[in-house]
Amino acid sequence: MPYEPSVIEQHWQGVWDAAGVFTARRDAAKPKYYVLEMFPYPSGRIHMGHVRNYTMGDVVARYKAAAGFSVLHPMGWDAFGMPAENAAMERGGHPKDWTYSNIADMRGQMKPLGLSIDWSREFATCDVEYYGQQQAMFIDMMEKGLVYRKNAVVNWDPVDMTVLANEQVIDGKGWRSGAVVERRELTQWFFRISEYSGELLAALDGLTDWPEKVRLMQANWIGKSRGLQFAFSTAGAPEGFDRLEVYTTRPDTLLGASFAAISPDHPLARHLERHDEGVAAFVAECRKIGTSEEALEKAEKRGLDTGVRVRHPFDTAVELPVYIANFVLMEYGTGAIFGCPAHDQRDFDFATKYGLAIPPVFVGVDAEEAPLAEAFVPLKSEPVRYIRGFAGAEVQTGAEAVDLAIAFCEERGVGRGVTNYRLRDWGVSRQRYWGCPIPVVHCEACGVVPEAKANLPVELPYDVTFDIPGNPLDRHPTWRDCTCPKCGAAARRETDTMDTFVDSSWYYARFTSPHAATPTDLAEAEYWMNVDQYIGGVEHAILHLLYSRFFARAMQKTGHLPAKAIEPFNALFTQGMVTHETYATRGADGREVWQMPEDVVKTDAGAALRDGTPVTVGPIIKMSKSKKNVVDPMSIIATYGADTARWFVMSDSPPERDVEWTASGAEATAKFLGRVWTLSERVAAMPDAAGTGDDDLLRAMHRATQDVTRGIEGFAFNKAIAKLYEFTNTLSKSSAGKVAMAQAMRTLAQLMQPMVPHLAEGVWAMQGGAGLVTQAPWPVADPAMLVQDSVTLPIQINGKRRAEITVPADMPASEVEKLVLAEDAVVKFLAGQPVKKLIVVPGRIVNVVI
Ligand code: ANZ
Ligand code: ZN
Repeated sequence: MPYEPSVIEQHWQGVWDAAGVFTARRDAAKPKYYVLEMFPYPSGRIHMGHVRNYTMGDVVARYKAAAGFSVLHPMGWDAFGMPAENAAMERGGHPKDWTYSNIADMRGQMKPLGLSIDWSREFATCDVEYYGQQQAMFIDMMEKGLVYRKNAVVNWDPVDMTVLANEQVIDGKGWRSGAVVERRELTQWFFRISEYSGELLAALDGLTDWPEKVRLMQANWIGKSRGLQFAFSTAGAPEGFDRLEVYTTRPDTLLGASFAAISPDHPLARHLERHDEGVAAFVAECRKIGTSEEALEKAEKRGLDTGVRVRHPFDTAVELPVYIANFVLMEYGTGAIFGCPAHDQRDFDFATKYGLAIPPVFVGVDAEEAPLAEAFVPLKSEPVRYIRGFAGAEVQTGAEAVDLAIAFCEERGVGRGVTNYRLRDWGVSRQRYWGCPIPVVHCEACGVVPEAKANLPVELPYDVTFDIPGNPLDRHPTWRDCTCPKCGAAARRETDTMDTFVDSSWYYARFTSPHAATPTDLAEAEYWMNVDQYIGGVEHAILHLLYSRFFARAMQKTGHLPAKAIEPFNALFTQGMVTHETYATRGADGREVWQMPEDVVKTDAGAALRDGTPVTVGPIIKMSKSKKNVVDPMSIIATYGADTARWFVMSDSPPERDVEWTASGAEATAKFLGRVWTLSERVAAMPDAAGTGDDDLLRAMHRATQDVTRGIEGFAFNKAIAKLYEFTNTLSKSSAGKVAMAQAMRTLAQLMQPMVPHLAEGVWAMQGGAGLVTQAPWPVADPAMLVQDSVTLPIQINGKRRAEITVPADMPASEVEKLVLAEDAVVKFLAGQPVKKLIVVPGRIVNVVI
């Protein structure tokens, strides 16, 4: 029977399903292993990136199960979010229907991959069963002071009259209307993640099984800095503003200050705005920049002199102007700064624009003071010569000077050293329909009241319309009406829904008890947590992982996770992408027209479409719809089978690197798997007769067992696969007898099982393996069989050959010495005389002198 993947794959998937092989079971007798791949957004179609990601997790899950662990390997859907609403707005239909039909499609595409997933634990974050529990946690978090409301700026589209997410703002304009986006203040819900800044940073040190680069990205995002906070006294300021608090990380540059600046949202600016039309106009202009840091970074730096002055803390005769500046953020430090143009490029540009002085504080060690063409910003670790320094030596590093400046200022009562974090509290309010409703109620008498737990879940209404922009919950006729859980009066529901990052911040915990009537079942969480191996894209290295780490802490505080889960992901692996060549033809206007790989044929001259139109072969880049360089996993499965797709994405590159998909590579993989099948058939048909070289074959088998095991354990799947090619070659060339051949073939099936489970089951069955290879214990390499080759060394005693000894070729000389002295013939000859000298010449001879 030829290798027919479509037949055997369906067959074995049916067998696994019927036997419930992948159902995760709490088993006190076994160690547990929880492997999780970042769950997908249900866009509707799986792509090669998914295949690679989920195959990697599957290799680990199948290997660990075989190695004796009780494995949890679940799958779900990150199902709330904008695309569903966009689809509804653009094509009609309902976000819920769109989402669930996509989930059904994607599940249907994923199942043929033969992943060892416990589908009984599947859920989508838009299941009311899931988000109802999220609402319960939200209320618990409110109780513990982890949630609060405050005014915050949002991106406002003045044409569509709607709030926009940062990703809906493109070059400062609304994605649909094209209108310039403005900043607006709204009362919003926040999670107090900043309370954990220090802890989230410090705990990174313990995450030794995370990629260094991810830990670094998290550390930078948390952004710890040490600086000085102090107050200027003001002159000419309105009442109540006689001090202006500023935060600086460079207090050593205080004598180079030439201005102070406040944020347009600073209370002083707010005050002036009300009394001064010029200020009001300027502040209004500033608000027209979106809320993202990126938008602020790009905007031209502008300021307005308020007329207020501040006195220099070291010399009150010196007065500095106070500007309102568009680059000062209210959310960082104190929302006010002093500017030192000589050593900060932004301040330099600002001073140049407004004709302010640029006095340098330090120069290069061997340089003299001279006018600057740009800010002089050496590394803090570099020594410089201070000409306007005030603390410490003349020549010192910036870091030393900063420390000394803080001490100097503290001694004189000018401010105090403070630690600041860049990490802001997490704004979770979204003015969107397709998200988890925030479970609170607005009551005229009681104010903002959490919904009673008994009234949960607050379910999204289905009857909503998307024909006009904005949040349909706001204009729903009845959903908003409710009764206050505290006083029973008529009240209004909150219409904000939660950021979808909330949904993905605790799904890993829910998988441990996906149908519990509480967010988690603590006994289950205690057994299954933590995730032993988390696998996903590096694009989630910052926010998703940081939010999840915060949530694990919040869930502990609210009693939904045990203490052991404070860091939920023991090990993290970030996989590379699947890439492909790009193909383009020339359009009538001379522009590139991207072509799908399936429409391109390679010719001797290069490449062409089927009708002969020449095609230019472009760079190998990440598969993406926009460049059309995508290969549909479903068509690969239809042509070659899932095992080919699985094997190929694991084979050519280390998993952390990109892998290039090529048609020829896929074909070669399919051929190889076919060869394994044919070989297995040949072995099964062998007569029960002895052969030659049984021992060599079994040695190769044990070596392959050791190498493949090491490859999988070390996430070097490509190396494991290279060893499997090698072992298959050895097998096909072997002239060993039936028994040894069948044994080696069964081991090959076991070792291939994590990567190509269907083929492996087929081979296992053909070779008379007991039960399913998927459930067979992982083979163990026998150390005795790993010994490479042996050598026979003559033993000379006082120059005459008296005996010989056979030892492994790679045995260290010290070990050989011991064996020589224990050798019967040697012991007899020595007859108790002491040995003066013993020299082992490795691989050659042993000399004994008595
Ligand atoms: C004076 C100074 C001199 C500064 C100099 C820098 C260089 P990091 O290191 O990222 O924490 N700053 C403080 N609060 C700000 C705000 N709300 N909006 C915009 N900028 C603000 O940044 C700290 C530095 O950023 C502070 O140190 C302050 O400028 C500025 F040669 O103070 B510095
Ligand atoms: Zn009330």
